[in-house]
Amino acid sequence: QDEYLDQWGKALEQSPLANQQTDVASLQASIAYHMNASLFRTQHNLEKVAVYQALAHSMADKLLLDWNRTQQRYRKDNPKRVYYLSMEFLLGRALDNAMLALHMKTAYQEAVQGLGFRLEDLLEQERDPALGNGGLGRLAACYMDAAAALDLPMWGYGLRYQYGLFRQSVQQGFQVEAPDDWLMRHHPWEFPRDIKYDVQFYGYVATKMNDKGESRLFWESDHKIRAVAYDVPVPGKDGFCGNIRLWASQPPHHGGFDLDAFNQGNYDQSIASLKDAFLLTSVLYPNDNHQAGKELRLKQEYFFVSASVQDVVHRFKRYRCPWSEFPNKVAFQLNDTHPTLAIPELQRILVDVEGLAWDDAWDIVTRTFAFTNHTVLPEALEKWPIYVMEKVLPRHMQIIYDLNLFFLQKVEEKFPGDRDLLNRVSIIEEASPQQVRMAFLAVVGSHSVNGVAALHSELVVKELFNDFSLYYGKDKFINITNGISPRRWLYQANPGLRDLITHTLGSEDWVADLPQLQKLAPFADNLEFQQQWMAIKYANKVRLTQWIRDDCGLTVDPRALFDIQVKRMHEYKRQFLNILGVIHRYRVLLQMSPEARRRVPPRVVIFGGKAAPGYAIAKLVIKLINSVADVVNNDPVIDDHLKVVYLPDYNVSLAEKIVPASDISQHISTAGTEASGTSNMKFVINGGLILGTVDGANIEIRDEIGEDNIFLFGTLADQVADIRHAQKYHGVLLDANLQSVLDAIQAGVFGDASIFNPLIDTLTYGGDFYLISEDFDAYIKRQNDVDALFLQKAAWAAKSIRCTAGMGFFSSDRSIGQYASRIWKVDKTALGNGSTSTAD
Ligand code: GP0
Repeated sequence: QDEYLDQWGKALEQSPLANQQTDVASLQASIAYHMNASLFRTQHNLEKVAVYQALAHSMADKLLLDWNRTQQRYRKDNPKRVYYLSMEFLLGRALDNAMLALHMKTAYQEAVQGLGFRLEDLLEQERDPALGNGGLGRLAACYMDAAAALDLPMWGYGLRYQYGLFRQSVQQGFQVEAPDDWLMRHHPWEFPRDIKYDVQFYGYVATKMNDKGESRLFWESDHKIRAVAYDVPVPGKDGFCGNIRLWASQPPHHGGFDLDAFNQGNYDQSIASLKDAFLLTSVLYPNDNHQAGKELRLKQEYFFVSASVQDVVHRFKRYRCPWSEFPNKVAFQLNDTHPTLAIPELQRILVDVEGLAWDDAWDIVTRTFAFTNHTVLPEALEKWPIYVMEKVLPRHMQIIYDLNLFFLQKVEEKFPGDRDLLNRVSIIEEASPQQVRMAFLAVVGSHSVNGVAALHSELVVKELFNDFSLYYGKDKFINITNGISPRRWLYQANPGLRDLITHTLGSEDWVADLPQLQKLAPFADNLEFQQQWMAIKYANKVRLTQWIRDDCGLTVDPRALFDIQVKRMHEYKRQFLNILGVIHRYRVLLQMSPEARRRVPPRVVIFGGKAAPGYAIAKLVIKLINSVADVVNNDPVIDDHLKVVYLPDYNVSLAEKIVPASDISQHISTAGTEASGTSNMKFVINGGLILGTVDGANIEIRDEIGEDNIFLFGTLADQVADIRHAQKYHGVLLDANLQSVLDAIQAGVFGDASIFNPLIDTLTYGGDFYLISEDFDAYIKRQNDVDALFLQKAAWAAKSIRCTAGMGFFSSDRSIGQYASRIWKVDKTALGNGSTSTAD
């Protein structure tokens, strides 16, 4: 076939795909082509959504070529590759991102304008792929983006859920969930592949002879489901394009159709295995920082890692390297414990299938895996009952027992006679029922374990894995502080600010070298610059105002202080504290004279975020916010002094509109509970100040931008345990202001009080676990500081500029660079840079 390669190359160059002309006429030609050929529609039947799709196809063409070149080059050069295993990728929309990455937005803008459409309207037609819950999934997306921008040979592996995170609406103040049918319309950003692996479940383990006459354990089962690959291109720079491979479940052979059953009239039976297969990857579990422990979820996890590991092993074998080379060619990063079964899965393949000795296999496994922990909250730590694991994955359960035994023997060697220690570090928890502690399995099977912010990594070592750090030594446990993509979260989301920064710094180099933002600092006190800076903020607030009008039917004044808290609804994130503070503010405003009231800057308090459908208390907080909004927004005495907004269906594309429009955003978790937070970084890089606790990455943000440019308050992480202890024995003495707020709720000021009882009980009978009362006074005072500063326009603007200037550290490029050098031991492939021709 080789003799025809040239001919193929030439043919491709002549094809419409290779037409890289970016003049308006060529782009219009490609849009019109796709309208007719890909969508099978004509110009006589134009809806925005169809034009969006034709446009997306046209853009995807350009990406495809980059994708093919990049992946071909890897196949040829065979560098060490990184595989980022994540059950969630919260990618957000693709079109705008792709156009900007390939510098084609202006050209396309003109092209669609000439065809009678506004690009902004078309961009709004794209559905968000919401294959993630929150921070963890969005981090994975920012990391894929960074790897692509850095030319790093990293692939993401994940699941292609038929239904993403549920869509949220608010009815009578309550959250209502609807399925997120994101594939309803054709999605032009994924490419189905003819790549399939069978994944089995249940069954039994038998002893068999292998070819060499050795007896091996063998796992057999009739219950198989097929994984098929869908590739999602990740636009990089300079012709480089990364990849996320998502697995969808399909019936195994013959499409799962049982013809015999059909012929006998057993119609349900005839499609039974089809239903099974469909269900497996049908829906993303909607829990954030919480494990629900359903068997189907365990099957999703195994399906995901089995297909991914098979794919990677297959790719490795293509080069006929010895197995000992595996860790030099492959790095697996576990995005939390969800993919931890990849560890026993690789061990199983190496020992049972490939015939390696146990210890050799284990050496390979542990040099290949690394593990990122994202939380210390006990309710989020995955544990699977042994009886479930034994049933679904009998061979893996045996392997885990053996791994645990050998591990505990070594611990015993190092610390003889410490039975308590053995109990504490055992991968098997001796409870009833006995459970597999997935985080421990991940630690034992990995060569490196990292937390996601400095404080969090400290707590990981001191609390979660203390015994392990004593056994392994400190080097295994490191910190890599999270980062965000400056491309999506500043360059794309805030064009006004992007242009001002580029103009001021003289080029766009800052995007790829974020610490250059520091060069903005000298302009912080420049009045003219401040005016330009704040004019952009104002324009972004106006844009959000329109969104609030369309979405909530509420008119708010863009000159007011925009105070924003958008994130998953969770008790530890304390949206409850925020809304209680709002009620306090409302009451204070009511008691003021009209003159005094006018001296307080008007505020718009904006909330957004989904609650897990089973999380009753979090859902009640949503109800309380909406009830308070009803009263406050319609109180004539309050007028525009205070408005409360709950934006439904918070997601990535909404975040892109909200983040650039904040004056203040709140990151007020109980100290020690928020591993990192990443939206805090997004707000600050866009010149938004933050009001926050001394928690997660807030601490490092403070260190980078300076104490004067951030409003911190509240209990410190190392005080929390003592306070909880005291509360347990002496009860909670509620803050006086807080007590009056609760009294107002219970007096029915915000409607039927009884529904809020379970919520209020979390403060009183519940022992105020999240320290809302403890922090209430400091919170109110800090809010008053915010008011005071907002009245000093120049001082505020100066801080806003210093915020952006100090954020260079928080680029996901920096994070990925650290993962690459400290954990994966891969360098940016020098191969990438511009040399995109692999026709040779
Ligand atoms: C952590 F354990 N996170 C979990 C989880 O189940 N889901 C999730 O989103 C988050 C943390 O809460 C975080 O602090 C962190 O920044 C993020 O993972 C990425 O590391 C919220 O932003």
